[in-house]
Amino acid sequence: MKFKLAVLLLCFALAGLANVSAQQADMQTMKEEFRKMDTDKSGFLTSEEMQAYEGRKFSDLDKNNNGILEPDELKADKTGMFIRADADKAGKVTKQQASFTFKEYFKFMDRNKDKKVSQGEYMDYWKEMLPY
Ligand SMILES: [Ca+2]
Ligand SMILES: [Ca+2]
Repeated sequence: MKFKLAVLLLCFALAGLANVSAQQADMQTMKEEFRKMDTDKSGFLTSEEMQAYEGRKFSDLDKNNNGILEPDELKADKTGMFIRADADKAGKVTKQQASFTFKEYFKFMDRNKDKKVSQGEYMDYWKEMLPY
């Protein structure tokens, strides 16, 4: 598990953590996002809830509605969750990349593999991902 996490951290580092600095969120912001994702207020996120959130947020950010988040659109994402999807460092994120990345978030956050992400699991993930 520790190894998998290390690999993930490395992937994200390679995916352009250097570009992310401007978008680094704080824990308070991430906590607020958890509440937005947890649409049935169960205290847990399902994979479906995370995908739905990704869909809503992507549409919000995609101001010119071309299905791609461009640099100026990515800057509007306070969470930094979308810029991390820019695996090929193209400076933009496609719908497909965003969807894939949110599925990965879910897999890595759900440490006890009960197909739900608790607020604790979610916050632990960001404690390790964010530099403070
Ligand atoms: Ca766009
Ligand atoms: Ca879980």
